[in-house]
Amino acid sequence: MACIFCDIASGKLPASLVYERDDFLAFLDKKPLFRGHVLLVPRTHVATMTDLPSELAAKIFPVAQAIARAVESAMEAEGSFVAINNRVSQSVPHLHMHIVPRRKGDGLKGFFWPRTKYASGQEMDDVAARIRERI
Ligand code: DGP
Repeated sequence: MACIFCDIASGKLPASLVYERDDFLAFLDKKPLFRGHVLLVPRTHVATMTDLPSELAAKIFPVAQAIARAVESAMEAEGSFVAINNRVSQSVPHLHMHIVPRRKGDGLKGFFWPRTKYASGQEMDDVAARIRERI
């Protein structure tokens, strides 16, 4: 099955690489939220975060930390935004972590959806229990 990010990982498609090791690579997003927006992907094709084998799941966070530090420093940012879309709002079905440099007042808050509320403390407890039972 054709996959853009597998093609970038194999060198078939070009990308502005910022990191390349055995298990992961990272490159500039071609439609960045801001300059310096990086995508970190596993070389192996998995669609979403929950599909990532636990061995790779344990390895990805230190890589993300290193890239976030580098992005913040290189782009002289005040912070960063790190996110993964899983199926919903996911336009490329190969797991990718967005690492985006942030500055106060940069306007990214428009990216977030309005927040909702729990009707009661009881409803909040019920939701927490439903999730807890499945972990
Ligand atoms: P998402 O919406 O979370 O699936 O983000 C996918 C991102 O991938 C989106 O910000 C644009 C980026 N993208 C899509 N195709 C390419 C490509 O061919 N090269 C690069 N560098 N980025 C791509």
